[in-house]
Amino acid sequence: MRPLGGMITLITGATSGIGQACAELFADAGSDIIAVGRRTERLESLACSIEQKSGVRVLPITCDVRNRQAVQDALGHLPQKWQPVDILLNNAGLARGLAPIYQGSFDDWDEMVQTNLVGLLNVLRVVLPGMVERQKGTVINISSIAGREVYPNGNVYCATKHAVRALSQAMQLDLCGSGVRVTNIDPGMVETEFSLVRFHGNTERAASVYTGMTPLTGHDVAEVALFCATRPPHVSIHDVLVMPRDQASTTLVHRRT
Ligand code: NDP
Ligand code: 8X3
Repeated sequence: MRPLGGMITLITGATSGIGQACAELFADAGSDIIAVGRRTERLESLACSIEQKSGVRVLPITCDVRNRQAVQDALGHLPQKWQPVDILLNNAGLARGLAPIYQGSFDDWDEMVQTNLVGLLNVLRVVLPGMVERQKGTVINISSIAGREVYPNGNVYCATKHAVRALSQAMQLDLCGSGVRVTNIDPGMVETEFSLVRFHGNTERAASVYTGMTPLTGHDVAEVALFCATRPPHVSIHDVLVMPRDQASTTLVHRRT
C-alpha cells in the first residue's frame, strides 16, 4: 500500500517547478491529483504522463487563481468523486520584477498580491470547509525564505510571502481542534521558471540568479512536502525552512565563480 493510496491531493501551480514536482511525487505515493494552473496543454500532458507512470487518476483544471468566480465555479463544483480533497497544496505564486519600492510597477505589484495572497485565499475558502466538515485534511502553504526575511528590491514579493506565512499561523489557530493540520514550507532558492517569470522572460538574467551555486530543485521541495503530508494524523509539522547548502540567507549566497 502506497502512503497516500486512496487520497486526493489538489495542487495549485502544477504546470511547472515545485507544483509539478509535487504532482509527480504525490502521485508516485499513490494519491489521485487535481492539477490546477493556467496552461491547459501542460496540465493535459502532465496528467497523461502521471497517469501512465503512477497509475493514479489526474484531473487537470485550467483556472486562474486570481479569478474568484472561476475558482468557485471550478473547485467549488468538482465531480462528486473528486470532492473529498485530503491534501491541499497552495503553491501557485510568482515574483514580478526586482526594483526599489519607489520605482516598482503597479502591474507587477497587483499580479503578485492577487496571485500569492488573494489567489491563495480564493482557493482556501472553497476547499477548506469540506475538510473541516470531514474533520480531516492537510493544507500545505508554500511561502518562502522571503516570508521570513526581506531583501533589497524584493519589497512587495517579500510582503506577499510574509502574508502567506502569517496566514499559515492564523490557520493553525483557527483550525486547532478541527482535525485539519496546516504546514508552512519556506524554501530558499529553487531553480524553476520562477526567475524567468520574475524577469519577464529574460533567460540570461534568470540563469544568472543561480550562477556558481547549487540551488534546490522542485523535487527537493516536493520531498519535504511529502514528508509533512505522510506523518501520522496526530502529527502536524507547522513550519519548515529548507535552504540550498550554498545559501545562508536571502542576501548571503556562496558562489564558486
Ligand atoms: P514556477 O514559475 O516554476 O511555477 C509557478 C506555478 O504557479 C506555475 O505552475 C504557474 O502556472 C502557477 N501560477 C502562477 N500564477 C498563477 C495563477 N494566476 N493561477 C494559477 N496558477 C498560477 O515557480 P516555482 O515552482 O518556483 O514557484 C512555486 C511557488 O514556490 C511560488 O509560490 C513561489 O513563490 C514559491 N517559491 C519559489 C522559490 C524559488 O526560488 N523558485 C523559493 C521559495 C518559494 P501557470 O503559469 O500555468 O498558471
Ligand atoms: C523565492 C526565493 O529569495 O528569490 O521565494 O525570494 S527569493
